[in-house]
Amino acid sequence: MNFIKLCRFFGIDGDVGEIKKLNNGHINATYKLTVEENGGEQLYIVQRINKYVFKDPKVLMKNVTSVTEFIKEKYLSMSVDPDRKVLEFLKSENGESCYYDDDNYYRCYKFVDRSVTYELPDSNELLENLGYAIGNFHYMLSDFNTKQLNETIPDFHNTEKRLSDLYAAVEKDPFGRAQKAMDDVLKFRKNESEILKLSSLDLPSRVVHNDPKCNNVLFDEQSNEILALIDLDTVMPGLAAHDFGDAVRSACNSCKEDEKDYSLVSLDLDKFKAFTKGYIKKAGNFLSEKEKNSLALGVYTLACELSARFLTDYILGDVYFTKDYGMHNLVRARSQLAFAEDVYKKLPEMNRIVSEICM
Ligand code: ADP
Ligand code: GN1
Ligand code: MG
Repeated sequence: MNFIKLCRFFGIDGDVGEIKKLNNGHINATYKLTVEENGGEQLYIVQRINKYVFKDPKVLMKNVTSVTEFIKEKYLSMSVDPDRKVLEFLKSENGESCYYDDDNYYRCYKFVDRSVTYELPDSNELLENLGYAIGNFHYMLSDFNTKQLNETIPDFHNTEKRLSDLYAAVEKDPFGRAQKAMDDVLKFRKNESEILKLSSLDLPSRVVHNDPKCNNVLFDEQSNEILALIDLDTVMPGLAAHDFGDAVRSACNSCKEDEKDYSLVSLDLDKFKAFTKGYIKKAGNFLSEKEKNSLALGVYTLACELSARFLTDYILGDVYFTKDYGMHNLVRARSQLAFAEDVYKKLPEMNRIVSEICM
C-alpha cells in the first residue's frame, strides 16, 4: 500500500514519517501515521476496510460520515466544541471518503490527540465514564433519521440467525473442526430459548453503535474523560440492550475476552454497577421501563451471540475475525460462553442493581 499516494488523494501534502500498525481491532487493518505538516507533526489514522466483512465500502462510508457529521452539528448546536468528541474523516478533492488501490478500500481520519483505549478498564471511574459515553451516544443519535442508514452488515444482532449460522457451519464442517466444538454447540441448543429471549421482547428500535466494546471508545489519557466513540461501521437501528450488553461483556469481565483459563472468567458486579450508573445518568431520561428491564438480559444475550459467532468462525476456518494463533477463535468462543454462564447466574442481582440505580 502506497501511503504517500493515499495522503495526496486526501489532500495531505506533508512528509509521511512513522507508520505504526495498531493491532487491537479484530476487523480492519489500522495504521497510525505521523506526517510533518506546516512545521508541526499531524497524526492520522488510515484504515483498510475489511472487504470480507463489508461488501460495499462506499455505502459504509456514507453511513459513517453522515453519523459523524450529524453528531458534530449537534454538539455545535449545544455550543459544545466537537473537537476530539467525534471522528473527522478526510475527503478527496472530489468529495470521496474512500481511496481505492485496485484491491482494497482505505479511509483516513484524524487521530484523536492524547487519547487512549482500554481493553479492560480497571477503575470504577473509567467504567462509569464508559457507561455515560454509551448513554450519551444513544442520546446524540435519538433524532437521527434512520432512512439515511444502510444496513452495512445484514442481521448483525439477529441472534436467531447467528445460532442458525452456527448450526449450518456444523453441518458444512469444511475443515473437520466441528467435532471439537460439539460440546459447546450442544450448550447453545440446550439454552436456545434463554438466548433468544431478548429478541422476543418486542423492544423499540433505536440508532445504536452495535459494537461498543471498550476499545471502541476513546478516553483522554490524562483526565479519563470520554472523547469520541470510534469504529462506527455498524451504527444501525438496534436495541439499547445490544449496546449496553456488548459494552458490559467487554468491560466488566474480570478477564480479557480471550482468557484461556475459563475458570477465571466472571462478571465483576462492582464494575457492572459503576457502568450502569454512568449509562443510566444519561439514558435513564429517555429509555422506557421495558427497555431498562431488558438491559441485564442484553449482557447474557450478547455474550452468547458473540460466542456463537467466534465458534462459527472457528468451524469455517477463521475467515472473519483476525486471530493470533490457531485455536484463537475456539478459545474466544469458550471464554465468552463461560462469561455468559456466569452472567446467567448473576442476572437476578444485575436486575436488582439496574432497578436500584433507575429509582
Ligand atoms: P477495528 O474495526 O479493526 O476494531 P478500530 O476502528 O476499532 O478498528 O480501530 C482499531 C484501534 O485503533 C482502536 O481500538 C483504537 O485504539 C485505535 N484508533 C482508531 N481510530 C482512532 C482515532 N481516531 N484516534 C485514536 N486512536 C484510534
Ligand atoms: C469485532 O471491530 P472490533 O474488533 O471492534 C466485531 C464485534 C465483536 C468484537 C469482539 C464488525 O469488533 O461485533 O463483538 O470484534 N465487529 C464486527 O471482540 O464484526
Ligand atoms: Mg474496533
